[in-house]
Amino acid sequence: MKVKKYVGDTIQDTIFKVKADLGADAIILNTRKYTKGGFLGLKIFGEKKVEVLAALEDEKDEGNEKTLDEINDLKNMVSNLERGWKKEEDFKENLNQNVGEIYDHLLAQGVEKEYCKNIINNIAKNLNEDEDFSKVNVNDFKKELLRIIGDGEGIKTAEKNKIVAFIGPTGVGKTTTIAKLAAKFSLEKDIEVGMITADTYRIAAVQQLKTYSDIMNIPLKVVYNEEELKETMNSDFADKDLILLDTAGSSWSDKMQLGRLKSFTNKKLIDETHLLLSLNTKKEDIDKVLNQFSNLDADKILLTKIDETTSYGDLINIRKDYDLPYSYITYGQDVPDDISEANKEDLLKYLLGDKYE
Ligand SMILES: Nc1nc2c(ncn2[C@@H]2O[C@H](COP(=O)(O)OP(=O)(O)OP(=O)(O)O)[C@@H](O)[C@H]2O)c(=O)[nH]1
Ligand SMILES: [Mg+2]
Repeated sequence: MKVKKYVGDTIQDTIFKVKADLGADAIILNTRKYTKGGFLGLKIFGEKKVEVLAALEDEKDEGNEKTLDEINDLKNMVSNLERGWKKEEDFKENLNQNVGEIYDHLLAQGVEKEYCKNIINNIAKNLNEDEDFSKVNVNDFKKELLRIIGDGEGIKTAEKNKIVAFIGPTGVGKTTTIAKLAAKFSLEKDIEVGMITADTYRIAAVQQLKTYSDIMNIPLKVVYNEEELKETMNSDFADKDLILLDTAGSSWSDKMQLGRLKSFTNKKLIDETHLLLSLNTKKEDIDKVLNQFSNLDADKILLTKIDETTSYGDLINIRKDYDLPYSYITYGQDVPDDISEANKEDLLKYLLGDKYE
């Protein structure tokens, strides 16, 4: 801090000098009137003067200022966090106890917190005019979860020559699932089934389905393009009730491969397209898959590898943006046993575990 003394005849004069010298930021520390000189020791004959002690703070140290800003930012962050925690505590404290336990369980299962809160708030909105979420009970909550999971929709085989395509990321279980379904329909439901593979990029892929075809005695055709697919449908497989179409696995980032797939999901030709998702995939990756495959217009979502995860929250998270019905769930490598038609009660059991009943 710079401190300086100024002397003048009047206060105004002196302060004017101070401002002229130190600028508008100058601080007046003290003013004093005194008499200079005098006659015979009598001050009354002296010259009246004013002394002003003024100061100016040093230029702010930029480093210090930055640190101060950072400290303030941190303080704000901490208080925002505290507010968030408080809000969270208030939300949970006000829930019916059993609902609170399910809420915690769902978060542990990976259901997104805001989505979970919205679900409870929406139930409250529909239940009572005052929208009081503390009045939501366990049954309301479970009923809403069931509604969100939605009715399962397996393949209906009423129409003749129905063709169903299976698409999804590499290794998600498309070929194995087709083998399981082919066996189920032909053995258990006595339906004429044919299998077609459009996965011609790897010899092993065709061989994999050919092995199942031979064991199960269900015919398999290989097609390279949409034209061949049409031809097979109208000739070799014209008398089949159900045709299951296997496709090459596509990485969600492989735009070219996804482009090729488009012709095998063409609604003019294909009756139903099932997008396979594995629940042992990270939520961010599931989102990417759903995003990238969204222009292929899938009709149903088929959940695979349920046996390889213990977190079922994505059953609900998926619903935030996609309300396509779940068709089947698969839970192991065994053909044909490890597959069932999706059923909302079963899915809720997976999701709620011991909180189900
Ligand atoms: N644990 C478990 N493994 C499965 C399930 N379904 C398939 N698999 C296994 O996952 C692996 C890949 O299965 P595929 O059927 O070849 O998968 P795909 O989607 O056809 O793979 P690509 O054609 O390479 O894209 C195989 O080892 C299957 O046995 C399932 O529900 N649970
Ligand atoms: Mg395959």
